[in-house]
Amino acid sequence: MQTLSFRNGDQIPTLGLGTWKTDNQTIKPVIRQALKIGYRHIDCAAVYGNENGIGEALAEALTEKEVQRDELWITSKLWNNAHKANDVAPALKKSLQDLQLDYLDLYLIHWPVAVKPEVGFPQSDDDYLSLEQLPITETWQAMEACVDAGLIKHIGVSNFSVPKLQGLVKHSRIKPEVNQVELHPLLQQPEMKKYCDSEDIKLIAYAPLGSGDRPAFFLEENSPVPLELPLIKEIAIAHSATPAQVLLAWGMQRGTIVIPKSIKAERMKENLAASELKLSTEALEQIQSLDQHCRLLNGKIWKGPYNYEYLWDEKE
Ligand code: NDP
Ligand code: 1BO
Repeated sequence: MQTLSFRNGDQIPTLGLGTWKTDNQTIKPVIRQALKIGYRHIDCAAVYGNENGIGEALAEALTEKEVQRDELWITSKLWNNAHKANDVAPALKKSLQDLQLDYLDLYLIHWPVAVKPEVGFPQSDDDYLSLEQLPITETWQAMEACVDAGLIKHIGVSNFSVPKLQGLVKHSRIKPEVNQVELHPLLQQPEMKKYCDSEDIKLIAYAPLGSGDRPAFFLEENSPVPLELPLIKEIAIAHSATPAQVLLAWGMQRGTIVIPKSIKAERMKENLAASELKLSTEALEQIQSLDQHCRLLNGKIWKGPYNYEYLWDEKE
């Protein structure tokens, strides 16, 4: 299993399993299967509503000594309604309880979007708190305190733009070590990659296969499909690989971490085997030309102060 090193020497597997859009009942056997296949990195989040099922699978695998805790990399994410300083540790402890773990390897602020504590998914503009009302630094200091308490090994963010990351880096005691963002050949984010490399912040690529099963509220008409791109198919044939493996190998070869989601054993195996694939320099150059800065999960689900420009710090 390929890994990348954190500043303290901890190793994160460069390929993990995504768990979004899979309910509690379905996810439990999927996680057991994934561990048997060889996955050691699982990407979770409170809002996915399935940490309970993941926890049951992890507990069984650990009890049966199929894996040791220190061989696993478990990430979870703080939901948007728990950004207030006093809400961070309770939200983390709920994830730990559901996952049946004493600590997380990585905890991320899921979105730079704050909603009122009583709100799950916002329905109206009134449900939001702006980042001026509830600054990210308040949330971050509470995350830092959870590291001090030994509940989390590493902390980071997700869906942060470069300016938002820069602001956090400037005002943090523990620097963010990860930004988890959408990355695939249609959205390569070279400036983000350059900035994160310069600050030793790891990039975790979500939707590395294009999130074909994303919910309707994220779907826009005529969105391109990374797995269907003719060039990706050609490169797959030339390398005796599948299109999914090409997308994942590209992500790993550029130094990012990929977390494809599948609930099917054969696809999980196929995806994990992408770690063995080495794309030619020519193929990497060809893939570079596919960038369209096309966000498939463009964050337009958020309203109130969180319009596209405020969220991503860029024009649409
Ligand atoms: P992915 O890009 O991983 O795509 C998942 C889709 O691809 C599913 O429909 C899956 O189907 C299919 N698939 C998986 N393997 C293959 C294959 N080898 N060939 C063809 N199709 C395949 O999308 P996700 O949105 O799930 O992103 C991955 C993970 O990233 C999430 O699960 C989540 O953990 C995280 N994430 C984080 C976000 C954030 O805001 N921080 C946002 C979005 C995702 P099937 O399951 O049927 O195999
Ligand atoms: C609201 C979508 C979250 C996916 O990680």
